[in-house]
Amino acid sequence: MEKVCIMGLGYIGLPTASFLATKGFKVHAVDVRTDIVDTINKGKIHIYEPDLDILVKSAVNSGNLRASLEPEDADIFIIAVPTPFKDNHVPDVTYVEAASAAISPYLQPGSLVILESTSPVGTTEKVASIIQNLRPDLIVPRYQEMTNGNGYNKVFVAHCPERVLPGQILRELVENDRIIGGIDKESTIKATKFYQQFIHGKVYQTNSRTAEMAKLTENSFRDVNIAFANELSIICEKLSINVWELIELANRHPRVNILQPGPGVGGHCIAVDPWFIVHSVPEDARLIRTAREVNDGKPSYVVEKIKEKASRFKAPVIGCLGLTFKADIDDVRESPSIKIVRRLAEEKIGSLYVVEPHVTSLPQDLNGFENICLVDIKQTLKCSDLIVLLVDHKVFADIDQSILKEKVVIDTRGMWQ
Ligand code: SAJ
Repeated sequence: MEKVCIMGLGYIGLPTASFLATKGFKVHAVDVRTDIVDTINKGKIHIYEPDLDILVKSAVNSGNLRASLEPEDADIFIIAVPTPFKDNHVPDVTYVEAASAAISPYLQPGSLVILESTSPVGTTEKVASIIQNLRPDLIVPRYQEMTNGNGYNKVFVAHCPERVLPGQILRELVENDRIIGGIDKESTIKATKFYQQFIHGKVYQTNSRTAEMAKLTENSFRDVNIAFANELSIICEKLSINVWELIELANRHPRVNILQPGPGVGGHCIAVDPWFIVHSVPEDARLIRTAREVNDGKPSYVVEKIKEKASRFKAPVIGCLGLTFKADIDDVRESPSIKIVRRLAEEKIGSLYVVEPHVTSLPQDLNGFENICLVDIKQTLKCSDLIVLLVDHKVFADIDQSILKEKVVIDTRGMWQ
């Protein structure tokens, strides 16, 4: 069985590493954080994803998964590191660059390097050129270069964007179709053979630029459609129409499928990736940019609504339900709920009782405010004048509606409509 070295043990790297290990691959998993490496080597996890704890435990117990701070020799190298953006929404691919440099000494003729991180168009070419510069003894193909056969000394480079949905990662890792774009044709073929060993979905072959753009397109499509729903929610409020009912009715049309409005778009994917397209072609990506602006503007809109309702009370106690970026996960990255709670705290809008069943302490962005405390649902329902539902966690569906009748309620997710 082949040996795989995975760079980055986050929401993509860790499930992939542990899954491959349970399928019999020898997996060497690398992260820059000692605490993460130690946790995984004990068979434990540092992030929550349904059933991931069981998978990691069995992968480590099988002896096929080992975590480390440094890469080592392997047949296949998978890069699954974050690709955030810097100020002004400029893509930051420094983690990809660092991972490419880190694996370079361990590459051998025939090695396959796969970039799974969602990346701006051209990043796979960057990976290839970093490797080529550091390893002039190896032949690294250029974009769409035609070579004769598997030349001796050649390494292969491909992009295979991850497409799994947080909360469903373990199922989607196996079932989803994959797009594989090699830097050249031979790289595409080699990467395809690797994925076909363990996924049940279909593999679609293309070049690296199209694969990069396909992933950005998928997330931008969703962002644009959520922006449509969010814009509708604002319009409906002005026209005194229940947006949830409106969407349900409009969706009865056979060719209409409107998504759900909310307090804004969070997570490390949909709130980030469309900017990579905007950055590449700023003049032309007009709709994609506007959708980002609409979704990014939604938390401020919710804050204004809360402020208006809170102004009815002398010293309002505001119960804020949910901090994660979406329901039933523990991930708070780019969470619109956190932006909303932080703004209320900064502007000193009452006492903020925050309920988040998936975290044990307040996220960093909410530390240091005297008017925020993390409390349980019971206390919040008892003490709050105003209840703001920010995340539609399943547990919040069970709240006794008769209690809510006595409160001022802002339901940003349509859970209690
Ligand atoms: N949201 C809404 N209304 C909706 C759907 C979502 O407001 O109708 C919000 C959510 O509350 C959340 C954000 O959008 O704040 C994003 O959530 P999501 O469930 O739409 O997507 P992610 O970010 O968890 O995962 C996405 C997925 N992409 C697509 O569905 C096209 C996933 O398949 C990708 O693998 C993932 O991004 C990624 O890693 O890129």
